[in-house]
Amino acid sequence: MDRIKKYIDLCNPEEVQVITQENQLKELKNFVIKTGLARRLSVPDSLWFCSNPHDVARSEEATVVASDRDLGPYIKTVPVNEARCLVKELFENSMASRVAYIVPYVMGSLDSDIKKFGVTLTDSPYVVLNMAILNKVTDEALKSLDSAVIGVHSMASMDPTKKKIIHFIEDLEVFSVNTNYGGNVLTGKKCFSLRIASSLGRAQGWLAEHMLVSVVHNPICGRFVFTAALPSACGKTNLAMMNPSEEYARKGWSVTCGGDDIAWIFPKAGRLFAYNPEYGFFGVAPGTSESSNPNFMSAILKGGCIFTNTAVDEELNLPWWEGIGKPYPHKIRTWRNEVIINPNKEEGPFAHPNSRVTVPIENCPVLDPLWRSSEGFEIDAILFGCRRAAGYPLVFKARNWAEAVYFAATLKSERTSAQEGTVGVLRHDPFAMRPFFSYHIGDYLRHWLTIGESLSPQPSVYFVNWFRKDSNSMFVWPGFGENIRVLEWVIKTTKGVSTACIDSLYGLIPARDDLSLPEGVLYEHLFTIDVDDFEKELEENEHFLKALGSKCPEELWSVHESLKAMCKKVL
Ligand code: OXD
Ligand code: MN
Repeated sequence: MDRIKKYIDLCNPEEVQVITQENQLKELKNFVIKTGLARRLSVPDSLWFCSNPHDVARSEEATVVASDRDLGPYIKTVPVNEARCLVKELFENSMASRVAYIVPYVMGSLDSDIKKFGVTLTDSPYVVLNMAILNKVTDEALKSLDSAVIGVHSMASMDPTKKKIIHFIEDLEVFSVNTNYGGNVLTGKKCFSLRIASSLGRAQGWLAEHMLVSVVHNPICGRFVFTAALPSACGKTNLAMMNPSEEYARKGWSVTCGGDDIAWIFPKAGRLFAYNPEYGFFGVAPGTSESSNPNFMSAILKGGCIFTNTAVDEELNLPWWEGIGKPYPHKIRTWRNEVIINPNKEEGPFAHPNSRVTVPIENCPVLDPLWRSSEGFEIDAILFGCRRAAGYPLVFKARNWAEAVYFAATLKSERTSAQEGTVGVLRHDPFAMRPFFSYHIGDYLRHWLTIGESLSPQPSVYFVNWFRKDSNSMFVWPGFGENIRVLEWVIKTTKGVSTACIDSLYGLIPARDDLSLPEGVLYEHLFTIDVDDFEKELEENEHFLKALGSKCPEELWSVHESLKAMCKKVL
């Protein structure tokens, strides 16, 4: 226990409990209810928490990697010695007169080669209860302490100015302090499964990505596996477990889900295999309804869930949020824990826009039976998505692997409530990984190119944008179950059934008659590309590539130059 003991000594809790048993979790649930930290809802075995109003989203500002090297764009670094001093300062006595919980867990299946262990020390019952859903608690982790990722989390004084999430990548250690919100504190999630794992993956020849894993069962090829990276709060959970529209369901289309947030991807014999290392979902609640995501709604209602910062219908004792598809409750408890009678819609939102539901993955009615298999999912196609009101096509296919890496590296998306900052502003989000990089992006791009070289055939790579708006600011594409039409084109194109693609500035787009559009939706509204906008985009891309300096792979400069040349031809 040496790797943990020194931090217990530093944090100085009153008592230490090692959590390995179901009955301890039950007791902890009773404890949080008795002490008013949470409330039991009428969803079976489910709890409602609300966080501090200043602690409602992942904080990129407070997230750092301890390193003496410059790690390039988007990674905030703190010199290692300084970071160690910071840990000492921030955690000293931080758990005084509190209970510290030790949560040993595994990511990935216990019987698979890809599994990794983690051990988290925390003074937050909220963290323990969430981690027990998202990860598999097992004392096996305590037997592999040397190679486990150690997470130390303390609410400390919850002083927002002292919020920090510090990663020591090589030492496999993460520290999170003065916060008690999801992605900052569930150290198994972004900190381990993406930041630490992607660095391990670079050294060991695999990838850790911000991707869902899904299987489309279809009349064209039977089973088709895709992974998809979308920035936070852009519909990954909806896409991961979508119900195809009725028309397609009747024709035999369905989707099963392997995971909704993180994929560890391994090359084997020239193919790529994806594993979801998590055991639960941490989905955005607002907008989730019977019509947008019936499978997630049904998973939620099965119970065993944690609701964070949703509102509550006081009369029914049920969670409520904007877009749930039910009327405003007569008596509502807001995410700020205030009760309002006959709420006026204008005073909302009553659920925080980034409120979340933590759900056991096995609740998912369309969970793919292979989700925990040790073989993983053999990938047929990789998708990247973004949220953009203008200019970016509904779907396109990269012409080759280098172009795929280029377009993923230069992805831009409107900011959502999942991050602190102004919603709606377009920001560069390479690979939908911007907040999760732990090593230089130039090296990350080189790693993707190298992995690509080992593949045969290389999976096709597509880019999607469900969020184009018309001149009245209305979404052009209906999305949700109709996204199956795009997946149909993806499958037909990958399998060579469709060959009528059109060369565009953004890769290959569907020919007009090759993508089945819902009635009333116009092809032009989805695929028109403004050359001037594209040129501007190339200028921004050029700044980014230049910022990578000598670390920018030559292949990406070649793609860039050929796009510039294409642009000139069109002009
Ligand atoms: C998440 C996120 O919580 O990406 O999954 O913010
Ligand atoms: Mn995510």
